[in-house]
Amino acid sequence: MNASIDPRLNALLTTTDTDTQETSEWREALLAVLAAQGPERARFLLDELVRTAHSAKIGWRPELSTPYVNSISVDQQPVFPGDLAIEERLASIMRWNALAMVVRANQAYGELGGHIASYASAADLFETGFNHFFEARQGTGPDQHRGDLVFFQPHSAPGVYARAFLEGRLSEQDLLNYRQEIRAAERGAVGLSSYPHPWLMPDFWQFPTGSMGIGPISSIYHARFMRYLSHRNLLDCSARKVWGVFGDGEMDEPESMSALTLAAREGLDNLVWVVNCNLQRLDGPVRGNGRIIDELEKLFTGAGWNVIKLVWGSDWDGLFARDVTGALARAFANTVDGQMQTFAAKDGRFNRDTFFGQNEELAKLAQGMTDDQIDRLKRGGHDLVKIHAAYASATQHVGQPTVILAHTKKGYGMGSAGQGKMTTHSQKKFDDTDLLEFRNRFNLPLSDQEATSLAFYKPAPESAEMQYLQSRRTALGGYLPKRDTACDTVAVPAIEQYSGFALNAEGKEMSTTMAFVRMLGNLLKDSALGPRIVPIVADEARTFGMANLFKQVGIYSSVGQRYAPEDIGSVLSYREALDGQILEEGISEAGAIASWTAAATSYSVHGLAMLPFYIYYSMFGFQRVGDQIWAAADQRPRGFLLGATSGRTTLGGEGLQHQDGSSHLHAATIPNCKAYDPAFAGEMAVIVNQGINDMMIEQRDVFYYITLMNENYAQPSLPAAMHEQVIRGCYLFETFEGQAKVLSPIQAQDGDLSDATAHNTEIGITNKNEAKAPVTKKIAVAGASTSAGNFSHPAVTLLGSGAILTEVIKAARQLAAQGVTAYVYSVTSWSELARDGLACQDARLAGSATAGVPFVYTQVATSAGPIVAATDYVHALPESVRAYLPADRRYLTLGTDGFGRSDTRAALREYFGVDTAAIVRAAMLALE
Ligand SMILES: Cc1ncc(C[n+]2csc(CCOP(=O)(O)OP(=O)(O)O)c2C)c(N)n1
Ligand SMILES: [Mg+2]
Repeated sequence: MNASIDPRLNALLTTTDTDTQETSEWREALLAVLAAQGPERARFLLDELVRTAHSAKIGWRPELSTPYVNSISVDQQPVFPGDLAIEERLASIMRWNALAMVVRANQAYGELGGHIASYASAADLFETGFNHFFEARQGTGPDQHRGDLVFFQPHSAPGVYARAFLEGRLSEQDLLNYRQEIRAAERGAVGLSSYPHPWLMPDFWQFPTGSMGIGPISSIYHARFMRYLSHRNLLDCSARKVWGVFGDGEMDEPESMSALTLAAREGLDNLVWVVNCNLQRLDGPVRGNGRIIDELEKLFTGAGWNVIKLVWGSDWDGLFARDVTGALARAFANTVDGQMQTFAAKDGRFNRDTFFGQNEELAKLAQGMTDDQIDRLKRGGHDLVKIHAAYASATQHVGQPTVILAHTKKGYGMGSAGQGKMTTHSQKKFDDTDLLEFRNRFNLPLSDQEATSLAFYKPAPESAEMQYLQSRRTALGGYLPKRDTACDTVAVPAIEQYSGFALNAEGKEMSTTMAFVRMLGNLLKDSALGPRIVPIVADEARTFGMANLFKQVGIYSSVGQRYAPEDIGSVLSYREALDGQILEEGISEAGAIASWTAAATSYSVHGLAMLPFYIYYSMFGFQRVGDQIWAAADQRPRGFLLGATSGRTTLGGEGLQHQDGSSHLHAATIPNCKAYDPAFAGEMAVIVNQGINDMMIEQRDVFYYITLMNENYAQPSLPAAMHEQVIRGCYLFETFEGQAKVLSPIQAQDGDLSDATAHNTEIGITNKNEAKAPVTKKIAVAGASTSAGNFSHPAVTLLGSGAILTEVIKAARQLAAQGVTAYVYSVTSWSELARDGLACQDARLAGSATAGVPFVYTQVATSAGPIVAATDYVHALPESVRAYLPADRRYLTLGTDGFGRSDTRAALREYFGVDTAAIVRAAMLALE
């Protein structure tokens, strides 16, 4: 059978040494070079051998993983610059207070939850950062260091609170309000959020990490955005780092891994990840039958990262030095993580018998150590000296991002109550014996009574520990985490400057997407706001007609443009530049939204207000990266999301997976997202203008979601009197009177009758897809009459949004022709109407004497008849305002529920029942 194997593969399979003499000669030759001429020469020779091997095509490539030992050897370790004993004591105190906080919360209310084991394993990783590396925002003026960005593992938050308690930033009362944000205020304390949530603790947490995977990808794009700011000469970020402490289980999330190559490609040496390899996740081992550290080493190395393995603590140094035969490395190579976890959970005796008892050589190494010493042998991620060495090396590394794979024990120090136990992740109950054991384990100066009553421990301010703690943070610029909000103000242009064409469209045909792109192009030209705009696309710029921006502002590239683009002579030429402004993220909505988040929170993270516009296929937004948007919302972003080609029927042929009928429902669930579905360019101009003012001038923590369509139709002018109503959610677009023409409020308020009539009349006439209305019977409805006029035709009120408003207008025309007066309202935002209605209801429920009337109610009060609503979205969207409409008026909603499919726009609208004919039918039904 071997004969059929490719001989090169056969060579790979050959693992036995057929000539040990020759092998040792080669080995010794290398060692001799190393000794005589140093590592550089040794590396050169190895490279040369590799080149030779490749050219001889022997089918060999180096393994991506290295032995299960530290990357940094003892002699490469720098001198530890701190006071080791004090730092260890401090870490122990943090561990205790974090534990006490979680256990006490759960003693009081068993439902609160919280985690102990994760921080117990990560404490030393956090503390080394706090004492030596994490720089806070410091200084003023142009030389200001605006601070490192630190992403904390979410369920290790108790440790961060414990530190803030020692630093004096949180009180004992605050710790007692862990996970009790609502009652805390009544008790005069700060409620401590479960995980890092800037929304809940806006002066404290910077980055939401509670949903696994989002912190990692976000950290990469924040690091890249800092490069972007530097390269565009907006802010020098060169002295700042992005740190992320994440879990080994968390690395399984697709988002964690999806941008590794981007980080390497961009040479993000401002980024350091620390992956806490405690070998466990929630249910059990991360890789019981393998080794997660090896796997991650291969993955990150392959992706182009600098990998530092931090596997063993200093006590192992002596063992490795004495292990001349390599018995330890061999034993580790045969120990899978499931077994390593068992070693963590068991005592020194067990480890002596089971690990060191495997063979003579290992047993000899363990001679002279007591069982207790064996038990205390530290893994790398628990040894402050080794951690410091790894961090120092990472910060000095040039040209690549670094990942530190830190080997730890989950539930470190929790003894028989939790260390290495399968269930340790959720362990939050300790009996007295466990507490005393923990106290003894970490030498905490607590009496038995204090320990068993879970007293928080804070050394006196003048103690060596506290002096040290404070001095280290002073040296690093202050406390962390800390969220700042002060940012510069940017002058914004007047709406007419960039959107005059849309406000005064005078019936010109265009799609709202075209109008938006034109607006964006104009905004980019503004000398003050222009440079702060960050256009973001995920390989769809051409789809949305934005290719002209490539040349106008350039595509950001950290290496400029190293090729002559094929279309170099064209006005739309594909131009990449170091100071390019567009972030072209390729086909990665996850990456694009992460970029958007970085730009939209720049006002806070960097003190520099930026304004991102991310334009994408609306279906690939909230639905695809909804959780990233939710996390961004937590981080209080300011920016625009543009859901283009939106609506279930507007996109025509693209079919089921592309047609979005629900993004507005998603958007409505996000409290700080203002979502709009404008029908006309003028409406959009007003909304964009409001957004710019809200976010850049008023500095409100809101972001805007606007849907854009690719359907061309005549765009009416929008009178100034309507602007405020557009923002609030709806306005009376026009009244189509049954027989005699009546004035629309637009005409009446604008005072320009002929003009407005002309524009509005064009709608529908110019629309190519006018459906034939199968109306067969003349209606004669008793009792329906308008309140706005003194005529007596039956009346109906039609609400429509986005592209479907054009169908609504055509339906109104047909109804009018059949003797029904139709009031047409353009609804610009269902969610804003619903929110306003809810606010009124809440005020009433709270007994407010001044509770207002819902805006949508007052708006339709000037119309008459039953109400019919139609949108390009699911029924639930117009249903969201039902409770706020007059109860005595029938309300019927049309929507596009179900899966999308491919066909022409007209066929789709007919199929989903949102075309002109369907609206007419619904109006008649409502009138019956
Ligand atoms: C997206 C998502 N899924 C699930 C969870 C629930 N969860 C919180 S921590 C955790 C296990 C984390 O394991 P690991 O990353 O190894 O961290 P460790 O606690 O071991 O340090 C899980 C499943 C979550 N927070 N986010
Ligand atoms: Mg883990």
